[in-house]
Amino acid sequence: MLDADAIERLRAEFLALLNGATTDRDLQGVRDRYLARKGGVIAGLMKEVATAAPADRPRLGQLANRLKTEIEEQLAGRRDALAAGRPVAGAVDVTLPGRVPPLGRRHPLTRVRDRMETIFTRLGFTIVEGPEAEDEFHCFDALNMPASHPARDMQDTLYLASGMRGEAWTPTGPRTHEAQAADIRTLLRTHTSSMQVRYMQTHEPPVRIVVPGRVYRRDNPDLTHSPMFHQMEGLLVGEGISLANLKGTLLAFAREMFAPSSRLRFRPSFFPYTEPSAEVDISCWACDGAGCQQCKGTGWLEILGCGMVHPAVFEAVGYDPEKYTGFAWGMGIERVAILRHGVDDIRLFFENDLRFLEQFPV
Ligand code: 2NM
Repeated sequence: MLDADAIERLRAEFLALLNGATTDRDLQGVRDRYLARKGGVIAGLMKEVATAAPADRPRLGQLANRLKTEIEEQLAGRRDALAAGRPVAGAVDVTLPGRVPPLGRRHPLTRVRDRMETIFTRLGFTIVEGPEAEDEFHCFDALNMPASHPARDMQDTLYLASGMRGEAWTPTGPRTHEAQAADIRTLLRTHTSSMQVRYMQTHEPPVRIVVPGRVYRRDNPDLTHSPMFHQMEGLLVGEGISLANLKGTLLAFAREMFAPSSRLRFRPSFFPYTEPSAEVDISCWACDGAGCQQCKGTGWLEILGCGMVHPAVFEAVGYDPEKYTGFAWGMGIERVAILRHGVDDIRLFFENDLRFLEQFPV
């Protein structure tokens, strides 16, 4: 029996079919189904209206005509949309490139540090971290830098106010009795060697550790200075350890980190905590030592400081200097990143300008 509900159901069916039509061919199928003069849904509907009860006929006729007009309009709208290539609800254009979701990336210093850690881990070293707020014993005294040493000057070291002489509290908790008795101040570590001292105090040889982390110096920022930067220091202690072991370890690192053809050059130097001490240059990986802009024509790039641990350091941590020898080195993570990536200003690592950071791979 034809009634208003039946016409409404036809309308809903039509709209569902139209929604699924995403090509001209689909659309033609829907048109034929509804508007064909012979056998079309609307044609059938009109016949039913003609045979409906006379009282209902005007109302049903009006609804049927309205549906026919709507179907014609919807088909035309859909046809125009397809022709114009406009997106149609439900259509997927598989020829469009996919949308790439924005992706964050790791900081260049994190990437370089990770790589360095991987290399030293493979060489058998353990990664160790420690406190940035330190006391003078671990940062200086134990490292053969007595109270008179110039590096302990307020000009060079950042002391923490609440750890100044005589005070009982530091930002990291109460000062130890030993620290108070010795009137030792609290400071921001100037090198990660302080953690190597802590490690030796609590572990017997053999020792093979690498200590990465933040260090602080009382410097004004410029092209080559930052009051906070990152170091990675290494320490190996055992019986019969020699300078040859130091050279072999650093050469293995350089060949992994920079180029398989890397060579090292040791220049005599001085550190209070090592004897002998050396500055190490690496052959320029850009020109392989021939001389270029990167190495300013010298063929060499300065990369780290190192040496054989001074017997006074072993005495301070309770190791027998007659029994054990060892080597240590220290390098700046920024320095390695600068050399590897040709960065000309250390401040770029800390400004976090995306135009800089986005130049590094994910
Ligand atoms: C350097 C250069 C030479 C060093 C020494 C020690 C310790 F704790 F074993 F004595 N740690 N790191 C060291 C030696 C650091 O940095 C340029």
